[in-house]
Amino acid sequence: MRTQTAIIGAGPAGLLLGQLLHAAGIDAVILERRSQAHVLSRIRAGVLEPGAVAALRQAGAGARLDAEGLRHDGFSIASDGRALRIDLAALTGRAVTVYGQTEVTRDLMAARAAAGLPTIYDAEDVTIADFDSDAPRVTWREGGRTRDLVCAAIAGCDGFHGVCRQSVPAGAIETFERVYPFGWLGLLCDAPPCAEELIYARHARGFALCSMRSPTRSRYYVQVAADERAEAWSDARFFDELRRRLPEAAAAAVTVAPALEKSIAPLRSFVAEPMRFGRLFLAGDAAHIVPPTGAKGLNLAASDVVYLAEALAEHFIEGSPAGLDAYSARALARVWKAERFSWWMTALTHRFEGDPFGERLQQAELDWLSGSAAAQAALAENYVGLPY
Ligand code: FAS
Ligand code: PHB
Repeated sequence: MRTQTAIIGAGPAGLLLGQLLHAAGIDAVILERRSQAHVLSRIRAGVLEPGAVAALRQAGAGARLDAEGLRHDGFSIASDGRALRIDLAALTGRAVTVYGQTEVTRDLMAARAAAGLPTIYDAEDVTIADFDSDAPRVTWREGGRTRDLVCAAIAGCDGFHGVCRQSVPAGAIETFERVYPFGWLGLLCDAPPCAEELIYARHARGFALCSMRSPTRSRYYVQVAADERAEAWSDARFFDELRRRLPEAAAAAVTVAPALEKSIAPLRSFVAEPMRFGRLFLAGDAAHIVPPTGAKGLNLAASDVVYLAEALAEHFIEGSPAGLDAYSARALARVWKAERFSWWMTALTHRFEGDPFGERLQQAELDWLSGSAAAQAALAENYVGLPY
């Protein structure tokens, strides 16, 4: 097989890149190691920046998002029983859209299928080679046969545990990491959300987040120890702990319903530099991870692939290497600002054992936020997403 771009991974980064390249007239093949059903079964992000919404519309996957996505003009940070509303619309003139990553993925898959574009699911033992040449190759096993794909570029959109970053020679890559001593236990249920907007709650017992997927489907999280297991948490225990961490009015408004999904996500900050190795380009979680507190993971995947699609179009259509040469620095400039914000939101709202000095800093930061329009504007500017 031959194609212009081989995309490894059919998560949001790979699927969005595939559609943006198609819109630019560039052909690509996506190779995904799991089944389509498995990719859709993963419950992850829930908040889209305006930039990501624009990219999805450009990719031809914006119709359902526009019809069903929930525009949110603000969110609240709760602490010590009080809630501080951050008025995104008033402070930035912009808003975020609440629309689950599962639906984003479903829409992108549908757009790709409608265009008759090739996605190979259940691709086993994907390997990449010769990406330091102008004819990189991808091989994989499919139905017991070894297949191969010759291309001009490989987009590593295969997530944190993917093969692409691991294939880069150790001396050519530098990583930066901060692992947090806790995780998020998430629960999805068919019940109306406890509030109109998201609530990020700081509490002595630990962080909690009240989010949603629709007016009838809620998504909740509680901070748990890094070694915690989801099986140890009954629905009753989860809702009891959630309520204990929320302000009284929100706690009273929580509707208990059976968990449709319950899982724990570890929290880490991670960046690999650079994001380009010859004809291999990393995008999304393959290159960086943020703690989900700032709702940046999916949104960074979107900005990465917007940059990469533009650069590949310059290469294939205009014959200019400038975009590809600039890709890594351009993407990392936005990645590191989102890493900083996600770390800051996590440090502000989570319980860190045995850190009384840190607790006083959290309190001082919240006191400053509650009294300063400038501080709230800085937070809002980052939350809606810094310019592409
Ligand atoms: P993804 O990991 O989504 O997709 C990578 C794809 O590559 C997967 O389908 C994988 O199967 C495939 N793949 C891996 N190895 C391969 C190989 N060798 N060959 C072929 N395919 C391969 N972000 C938020 O903003 N808010 C959240 O609440 C949030 N919660 C999260 C919870 C969890 C458990 C995780 C892991 C992440 C969460 N994130 C959240 C971040 C998440 O949304 C990511 O940012 C987003 O999925 C990034 O998309 P991709 O870069 O496409 O990576
Ligand atoms: C979610 O709805 O899953 C969600 C929302 C905001 C976050 C993290 C997760 O910061």
